[in-house]
Amino acid sequence: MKKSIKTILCLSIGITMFTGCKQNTQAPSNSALASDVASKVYVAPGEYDEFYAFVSGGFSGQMSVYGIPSGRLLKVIPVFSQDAEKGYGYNEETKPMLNTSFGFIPWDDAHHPELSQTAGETDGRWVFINGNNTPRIARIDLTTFETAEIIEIPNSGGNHSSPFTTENTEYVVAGTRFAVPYPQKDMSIKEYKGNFKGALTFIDVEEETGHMEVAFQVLMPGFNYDLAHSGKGKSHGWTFFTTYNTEESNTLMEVGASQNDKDYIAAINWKKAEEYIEQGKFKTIPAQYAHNVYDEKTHIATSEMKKEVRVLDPAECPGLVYFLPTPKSPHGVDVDPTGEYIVGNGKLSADLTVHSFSKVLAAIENNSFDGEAYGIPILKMDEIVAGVVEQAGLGPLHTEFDGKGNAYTTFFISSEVVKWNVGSWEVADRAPTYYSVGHLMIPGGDSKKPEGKYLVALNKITKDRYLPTGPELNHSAQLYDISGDKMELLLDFPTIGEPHYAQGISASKVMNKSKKYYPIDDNAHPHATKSESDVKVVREGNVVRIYMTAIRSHLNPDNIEGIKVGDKVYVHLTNLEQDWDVPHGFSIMGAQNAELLVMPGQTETLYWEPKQEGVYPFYCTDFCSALHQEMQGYIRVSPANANVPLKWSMGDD
Ligand code: RUQ
Ligand code: CUA
Repeated sequence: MKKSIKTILCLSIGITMFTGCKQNTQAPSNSALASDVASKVYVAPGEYDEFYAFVSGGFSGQMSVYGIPSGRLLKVIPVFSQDAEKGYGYNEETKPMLNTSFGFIPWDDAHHPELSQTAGETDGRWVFINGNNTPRIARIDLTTFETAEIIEIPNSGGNHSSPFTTENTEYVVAGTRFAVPYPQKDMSIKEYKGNFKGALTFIDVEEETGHMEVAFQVLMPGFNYDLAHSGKGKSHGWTFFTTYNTEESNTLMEVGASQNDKDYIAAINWKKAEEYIEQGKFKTIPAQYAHNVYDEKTHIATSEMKKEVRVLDPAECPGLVYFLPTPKSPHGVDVDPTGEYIVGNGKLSADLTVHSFSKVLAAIENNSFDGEAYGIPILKMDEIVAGVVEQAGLGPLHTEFDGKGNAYTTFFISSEVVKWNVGSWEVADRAPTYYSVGHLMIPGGDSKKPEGKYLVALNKITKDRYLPTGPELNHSAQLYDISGDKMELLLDFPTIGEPHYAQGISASKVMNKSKKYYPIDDNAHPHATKSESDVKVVREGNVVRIYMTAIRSHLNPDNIEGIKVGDKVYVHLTNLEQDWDVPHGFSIMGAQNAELLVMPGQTETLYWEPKQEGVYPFYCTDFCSALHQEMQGYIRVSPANANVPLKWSMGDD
């Protein structure tokens, strides 16, 4: 107990020490950034970046897209949060995307983007990201860079070890960080031990459409499940999850969860799980979770409530799960490009433990077990370790690979990235980060084919790196050139929210598939107006629907009368443009809502309840043309009992 407290104290002092320094004492002086370094990140005006980077927005609930090596922000994709800029979560079409079993939840804590893969390589179809707080997984379509689907994860709490993909995106996984009663119920927190459980969820991803379904859950002991990675190559068919709090402590966790010398990496044989499912060895238990899908043709999201989930109990399914002992509260678990080495980053350890998948198989074969936990065999640690990277740094968190036999691990406490050799376990280089690095990203760095040219460090503390902006500073990323023997710092760039993790991919795998507009003929929105001759205003009781169009440079109709206080007004705006990058916006004075930002060929709906009589201006919010400023109109709102007839017009009609 004493020892643990001491360790923790040291760790926190370490943090202060390493993050408290002034820039001048640690950062390379400007003269060190020779012009060849500057030219490495210089992307000339009009030129494209070489890579896309998808960076988690952390507690902004979004995902942001950067160009690498320039560090230019290309887009913010709203995922788990309402975004007034794009109207996401405000317009009627996308509100259902944020539906959950707890109702409309317009925020989440997004952590880990994960690109879809084919044969272990990033394929540029989709990027997934997890919502931690109200457990959800989202799929973003990389032809539109929009959130296409969100599925809630039942019986989980803190969906952190997610959404790591298998080699062909057969599944994305979602592991609960917190153990919770399974299924959820009212019970004493003190009865945690032995009674709370950890659900590891496998979500089936349909090959053609990307459509997600919860395939099954594996019901694990009530540990905390921190991160995951699936096997590849020889270890394809397995997924590895780190655990901490194998002590099953439910209070004063910084001490309680740091007692055991070793926690585990849980190795799940999901091919075996498929066999058990096939044989009917699962239980179906009641569950409540939302499945939200954005329809490509109507551009309307629908939310369906699911009622049950299939669950496998490892105690009844031999061969499904094994525990790999790993020192001390491992955070990241990362599998090298060959699939042979499984790196456990024990965050309270100075060493990195690397397991050998072949040895794991041999140990299973030979029944080399060190007892079991809740019916799950624990493999003998000395029989499965391939090597240890000794005293590499303090507070290891995450590892990625360059495809040239090297691994790069972040050390939060000693605030550095350490490069080491896979196989000899020797440290080859180290580079400071500014400051307190969490994840790192090498494009394809967790796949079979890393593109090991750049490394992006994703830092927790920014301190003195930029002009001060008051108490809050944006988090920061740092770009390193890793093409040579030594890592070379090239660039700092601020990020949005907390950049937990990121994924990178060659631009060529994505850019040519990018949609430029939506063909108006394919628009299947039930309230679309495909031609200006069809604009109209329709009243049904106190519901008024305005069927409006936008094209440079008018909104049609632009004069509307006969709306009354207390009406429920739906403005269905169709953008008739058929050209790249010509959205039109819509806003009306006093609307209890964000704007609409409607893409060419698309229809979106703004809901408005006029509260007071008057004449209300509306206008296009996106500077679309020389006469954008003229893209405006009026809606007259009369008293509730008025007899003003419903009328609409534009020009003289
Ligand atoms: S976890 S570093 Cu989600 Cu490491 Cu952020
Ligand atoms: Cu349309 Cu401005």
